[in-house]
Amino acid sequence: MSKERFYVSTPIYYPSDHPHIGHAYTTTVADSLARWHRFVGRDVYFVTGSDEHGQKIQRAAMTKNVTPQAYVDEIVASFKALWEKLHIEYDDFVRTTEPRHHRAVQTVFKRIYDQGDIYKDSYSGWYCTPCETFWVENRLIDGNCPDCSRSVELVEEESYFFKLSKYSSRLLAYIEEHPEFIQPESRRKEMVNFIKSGLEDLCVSRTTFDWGIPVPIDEGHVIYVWFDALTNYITALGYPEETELMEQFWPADLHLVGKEIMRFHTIIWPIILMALDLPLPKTVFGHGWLLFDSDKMSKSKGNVVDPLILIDDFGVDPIRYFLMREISFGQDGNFSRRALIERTNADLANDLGNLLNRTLSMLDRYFDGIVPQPDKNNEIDQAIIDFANNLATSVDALLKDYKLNDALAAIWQLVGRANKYVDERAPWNLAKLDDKSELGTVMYNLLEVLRIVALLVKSFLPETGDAIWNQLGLNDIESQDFSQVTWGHLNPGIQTAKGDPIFPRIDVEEEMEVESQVKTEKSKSKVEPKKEEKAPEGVVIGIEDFAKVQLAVAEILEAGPIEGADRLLKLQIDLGNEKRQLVAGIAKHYAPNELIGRRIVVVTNLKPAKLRGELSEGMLLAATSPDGKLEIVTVSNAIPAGSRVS
Ligand code: ME8
Repeated sequence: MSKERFYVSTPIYYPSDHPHIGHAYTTTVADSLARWHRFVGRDVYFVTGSDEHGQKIQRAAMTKNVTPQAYVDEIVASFKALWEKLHIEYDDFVRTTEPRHHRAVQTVFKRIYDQGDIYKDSYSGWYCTPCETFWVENRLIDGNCPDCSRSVELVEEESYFFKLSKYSSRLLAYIEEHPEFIQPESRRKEMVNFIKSGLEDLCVSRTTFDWGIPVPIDEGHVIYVWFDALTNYITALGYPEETELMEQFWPADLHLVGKEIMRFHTIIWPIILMALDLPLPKTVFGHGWLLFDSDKMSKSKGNVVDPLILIDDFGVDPIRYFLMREISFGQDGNFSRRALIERTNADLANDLGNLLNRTLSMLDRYFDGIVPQPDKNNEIDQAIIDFANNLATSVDALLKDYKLNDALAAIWQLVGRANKYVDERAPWNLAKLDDKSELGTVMYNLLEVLRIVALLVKSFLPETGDAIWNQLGLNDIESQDFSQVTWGHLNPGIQTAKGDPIFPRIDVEEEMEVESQVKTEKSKSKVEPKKEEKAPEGVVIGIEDFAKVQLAVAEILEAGPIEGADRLLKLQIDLGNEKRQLVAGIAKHYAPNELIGRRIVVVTNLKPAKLRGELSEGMLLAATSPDGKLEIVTVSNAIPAGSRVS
């Protein structure tokens, strides 16, 4: 029997702007699935990339006065840098400006044209440049793009058209016969309704700008950017050559995309493939949107979350875990720092981190850190052994059905059971017995659970898998195969190496206090009222309200850390005629010595507060982006300390 294989793709992202948490979400899920299937022993191909042509990119480059190529080169580098930081292990990264992709797209276009499914006509209709989408008048909502609600432009130009309408009933029949093709179910219904409402032939070339792949038979036209972009999924396999990759991996198993681009992937792309006589991908899965504090992320609202800042603040695995566990796969989900911290503390620090820590501490105490020989198992022991022994197969079945949250929940069920097992089997009582064999059995079982957990989590949380493995004193987790996820592979006699907690608890209140302390720029008034008194958005205040707040320039004389509070700094400041102490949540953004001598703006008549036992007599002003990037407000040295700010 030939080896099972798994071809997974993400959308190729527009390098019109730097990547954000939404891009990280899709790519992390795809990476975890790819890692899992590789671990199970399947041949995997994982493709991502960048969608570099089109009017949107050309315009973005023009506003920066650079060539489109120079523009995308810089942003593509930032996508690749993020993927490296997030430990994304792709097999190929397709850039649509690469010659191999030009060749593939032009071949696809020419083949379809030669067989009569592309024809020349003239187009008159609407175009949404941010979505790069053509719209007929009756699909617009209030005259705007039905997808993004932004304004559309009238386009009238000579164009080539692709006969989507000809394939409409064949596509419907295919969808009917292949329920797994469009997932989740709700999206399938949406797509079926869309097709049934009537497919227009699709405009597949443009003449009013030139940043694209030329139409092979008519150089005055460039190929429509979605026709170009969708082809990347076969470019990656070497199309139009009859390559081994094409033979082995086409049709793709999974195109993972956000719900807003399902139409392109479940209507246009399958019809291109039908026209080429190529098989259709097995599944297109349209996941939901990540919202920020329940609101759609957008640049204009200034609430786009930068994953690099999150990684710096919390590390890679908490973010990967949060995205895959907290967000119901397929539905919209909410991102907030509070939810991220709470999830990290509960599942990673308390459940998993603590299990590792307490197990290895007991092992150090009772067996000098050496894995003991197990003896007879009782019923309680056997129950956890059976659960752990069957878990990998269950996780695999769940992941094959794209039940990502359930797969992680199942692994954490084992972690939860193991914590309960510690309490039930109370090793501290067994340690009092002369015969240490029962204690040895219990400790062995706990260590074996941890070994299995390390192997199970490493596809989702690569750093955590490694960290557990290393503390267990084991070597080379990468060489482990799926057969090792069954019970009993841990060898007695190994010297473990207990280390620091793998997930130190984050103080959520400190974190939130810090956030509310420094949020000044976002409110239109210069002062952030206390949370409970926050002025409603859009409500104006009188000058007499503002006059209640005394602001003054202060010079920072000293700055230093506060023990046990890694986000806070203690500042000694000079206010001209007095010296005071401030506590500010800026430790992640400034080293103490960068602050000395700076002239900052301080609210001087704020009620003093104690933070981590330190008196804070005032509050400095700073600007924060929604994802927590922070800059303190400063004035030049020409303004003496003590000057009033108004
Ligand atoms: O659409 N929540 O590229 P794009 C979840 N170039 N996922 C999100 C998200 C959010 N808030 N924001 C973005 C394009 N994504 C085309 C694709 S494919 C042949 C061409 C993710 O840069 C999600 O996967 O606008 C979404 O579909 C994709 O980024 C859109 O990326």
